[in-house]
Amino acid sequence: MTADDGEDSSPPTPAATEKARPSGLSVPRDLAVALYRKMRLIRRFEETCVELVNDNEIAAVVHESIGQEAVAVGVTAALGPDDLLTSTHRGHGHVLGRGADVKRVMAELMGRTTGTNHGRGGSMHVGEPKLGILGANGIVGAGTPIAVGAVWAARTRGLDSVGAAFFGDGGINQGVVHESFNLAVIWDVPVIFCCENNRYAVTTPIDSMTGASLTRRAEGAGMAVAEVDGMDPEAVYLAMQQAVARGRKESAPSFLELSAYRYKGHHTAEKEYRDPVELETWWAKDPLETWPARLMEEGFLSLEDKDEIDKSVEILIREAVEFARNSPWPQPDEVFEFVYATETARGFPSGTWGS
Ligand SMILES: Cc1ncc(C[n+]2csc(CCOP(=O)(O)OP(=O)(O)O)c2C)c(N)n1
Ligand SMILES: [Mg+2]
Repeated sequence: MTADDGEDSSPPTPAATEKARPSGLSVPRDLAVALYRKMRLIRRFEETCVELVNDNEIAAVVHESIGQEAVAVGVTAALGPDDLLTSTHRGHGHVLGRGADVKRVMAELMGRTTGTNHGRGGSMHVGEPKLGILGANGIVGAGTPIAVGAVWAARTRGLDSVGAAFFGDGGINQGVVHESFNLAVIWDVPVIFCCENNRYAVTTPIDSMTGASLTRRAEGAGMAVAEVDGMDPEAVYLAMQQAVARGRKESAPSFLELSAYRYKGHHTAEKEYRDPVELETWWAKDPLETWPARLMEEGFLSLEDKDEIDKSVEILIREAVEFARNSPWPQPDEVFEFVYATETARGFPSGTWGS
């Protein structure tokens, strides 16, 4: 007997209630599938980066966000075309989520002139102003004041922009982050402060670093706050959507604590130091497994669809690596080009965010 047989008057069991709902998801199918596709792209992009680092095709180390993809895609999916984004040292997911071209991001990491920053920035400085991406940032917490200033400037120019400023659970202990909270509240600047709580800053666990709840700190600054399951792209998207709506309507900032986990070390050169049981517990929540499983349960995705998506992502990644390999290196006599202020860096050109 199922809940929709209409013959059984006994109260429905939780399982039957679940089945009776038309869909257990609040996002439409297209978006739900797009969230999976983007997460897969980010995961495979970073796994490929690790190989390229090991083969010396990417110089130095990169900070992977493997495990945190749901945060990147959920936050960026809720942004509009005139919105702004500042990122961190762990920013590949944020910029790919926002729609940066995979080839140009890969070329940047591989130091080529076709990269987003003409090969001058590398992994920790990927920026794409035409998409409102004002840069990843190697200085912990430093994206937050940039977001506040840039969103204030955009709104002063009459745009309806909001901003997403990413930082980590370690970053919340930076003074400038709290100064940014305060300015955003005082000046009515709708920045959504997206704190990715992956529970560690390098090797330091959050419990030995931060004395109060993260949301209470932001609440103290006078902002609306939410604690969000950062392993669930839908939960992230819905929380972000609400914060963006508040930002547009009331010109008010918000704070989201997005709880997630990074499955790898702080960067590619770091050895594992965490409790294997803890790691196992978080691997069981891997959004790359749990999200497509939910989509399949809801009939939003078939195994064939998933295979198709996975294959198309492989092609994109392969093409990106080939594009970067075949692109020219910057030349020594061009060393000062693209380093000092240009039109784009000085002020936003008319239209959206220039080129
Ligand atoms: C101002 C500043 N202090 C210290 C560092 C060195 N550092 C780089 S990443 C990092 C940890 C950041 O942790 P968190 O904010 O939680 O971000 P996660 O690495 O976990 O993504 C530190 C201390 C830095 N880059 N900038
Ligand atoms: Mg952290």
